[in-house]
Amino acid sequence: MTCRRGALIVLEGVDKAGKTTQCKKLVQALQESGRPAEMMRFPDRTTKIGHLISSYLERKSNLEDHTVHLLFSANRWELVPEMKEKLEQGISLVVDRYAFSGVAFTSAKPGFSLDWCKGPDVGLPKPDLVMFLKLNPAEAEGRGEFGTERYETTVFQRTVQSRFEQLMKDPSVNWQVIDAARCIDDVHTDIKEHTVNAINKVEEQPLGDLWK
Ligand code: DGP
Repeated sequence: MTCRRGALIVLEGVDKAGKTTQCKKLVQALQESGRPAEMMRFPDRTTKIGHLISSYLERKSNLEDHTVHLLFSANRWELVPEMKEKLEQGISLVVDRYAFSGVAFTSAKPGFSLDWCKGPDVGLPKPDLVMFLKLNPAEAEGRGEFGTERYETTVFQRTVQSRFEQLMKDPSVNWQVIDAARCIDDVHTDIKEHTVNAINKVEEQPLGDLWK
C-alpha cells in the first residue's frame, strides 16, 4: 500500500500579519489531531546561503539586488530534496513564506518586473494551498514599530502588498485570502479548516510544479 502524501501549505502576507504565530499554532493543531506536520520557514537562515541572506537583511553586508533575489531563490531550491522527501513520507509541511514573498519583495524594488522575479522559482514544488494573511497597511502599523531589518518600512510594505495582490490574480495557484485583522484564535480556526480540507484533497494528487 502506498502512503498518502503530505500537503504543502504556505502562509504569506506582509510583515506583522501574524504568519509565524499562525504557522506554529497550525502545526501544533495538526499534530494534536494525529496528522503528521512540520514547520519550515523561508528564508532558512541556517544554511550557508541563509547566512548570506541574514547578513544582508541585518544590513551587515550589501548585495546587488539581482544577486540577492537569486540567493533567496537558491535558498528555497536547496531545501527542495528535503521537502519532497517529507511530503512523500506523508508529512504535511506548513511553510512560513515561499516564492510569493520572493517575487513580491524584489518586484517592489524599482526596475524589477513580476515576470523576471518569478523566473528562478519556476518549477519549485507547487503549494497545494497558499493562504494570504490580509492586513491593511494601517492595521499593520498599529501592531507596533517595524524592526531595523532591511524592507521594514511602511512605504516598502505598501508596495509589497500591491505586488501580492497582482500575484493573487493567478488562478493556477490555490489562493485563500484570510482576514488577519481578527483575533489569533479566529484566524487559526479559519486557517485550520482550509488546511484540513487541502490535506484530505491532495491524497490522490501528485505534487505540482509552480508556475509551469
Ligand atoms: P522573515 O524572516 O519572515 O521576517 O523574512 C525576512 C525578510 O525578508 C522579510 O522582510 C521578508 C523578506 N523576504 C522573505 N523572502 C524573500 C525573498 O525571497 N526575496 C526577498 N527579496 N525578500 C524576502
